[in-house]
Amino acid sequence: MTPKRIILDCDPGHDDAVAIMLALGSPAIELLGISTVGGNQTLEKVTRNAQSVLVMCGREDVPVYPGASHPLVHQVEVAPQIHGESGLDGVELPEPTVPVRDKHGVDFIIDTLMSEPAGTVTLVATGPLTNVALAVRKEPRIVERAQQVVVMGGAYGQGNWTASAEFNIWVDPEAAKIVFAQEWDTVMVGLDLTHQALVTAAEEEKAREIGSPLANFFIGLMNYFRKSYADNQGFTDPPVHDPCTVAYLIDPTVVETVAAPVDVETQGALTMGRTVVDMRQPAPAGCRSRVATKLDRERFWGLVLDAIRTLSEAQK
Ligand code: PIR
Ligand code: CA
Repeated sequence: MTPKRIILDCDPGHDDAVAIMLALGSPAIELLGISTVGGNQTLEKVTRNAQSVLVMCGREDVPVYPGASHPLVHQVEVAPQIHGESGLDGVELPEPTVPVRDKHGVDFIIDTLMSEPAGTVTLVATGPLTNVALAVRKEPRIVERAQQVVVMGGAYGQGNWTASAEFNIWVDPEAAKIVFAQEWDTVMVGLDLTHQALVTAAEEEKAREIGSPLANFFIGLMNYFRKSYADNQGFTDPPVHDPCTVAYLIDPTVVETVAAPVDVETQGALTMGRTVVDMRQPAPAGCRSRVATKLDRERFWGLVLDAIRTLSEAQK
């Protein structure tokens, strides 16, 4: 099996950090590089966090490209009440010794998609879609070259940042609208799916058995995330959104999807940033967007813990 080659565009973020671990620890994925985007925290902070997570994973070779600091149209909005002041509170972050590359994240996305064979690179986005939208606008030919675009964002049910909107789409709705309007294959991994990816005491216990610095890092992140979600969202166990995208690419049978058109509300006073998903079936002929509906949580957590185990072994 040849691994799926991906670019991860992200805003780490506790769950983005787990997405990085899953991508690096799974033999089914080749992570070509990370681009960062302002979202959970400022661009500066989330870029630093990406670097520190790579250090923890023992993968200082993975290139990091800082992207957009601000949404296309809206004001910046960060989520310290969920992710803390650093964006990755609850753990001690190692020195970010991974070099940050001297190329903008948007150009990294474009150059990679244009130089690699068409249809061989998948774009995974787990933050606001600013970089992806800018890349589309700067080089529209990337649309036909990407294998697919897997997005953590949105919901066909209720939102988490407002009653209507999920955070990543809320932060940059115009960017999201651009991304879902392109003629490429998209998979929306929204809250409907990610709210099934709850991390419980059982997963933390399995991580504790691994006993490595990376496993302890994961536990520290999850403990902080648990408290944030208890205090702010009324959850007992927090949903670990972002790695669901990577799990889908590792094994599409872990995440059930249905074809459905997706558009983004950019006008509504109450519904700004809502993903409007037409779930009426059958989907129109030629519909190229799919929406995630159901997670096999046991297998999902199996993949994440296997990845942490693999990365931990490699560092012994
Ligand atoms: C934002 C996030 C997570 C929880 C809240 N309440 C707000 C971040 C995560 O990193 C994920 O990508 C997405 N945005 C979930 O809304
Ligand atoms: Ca994220």
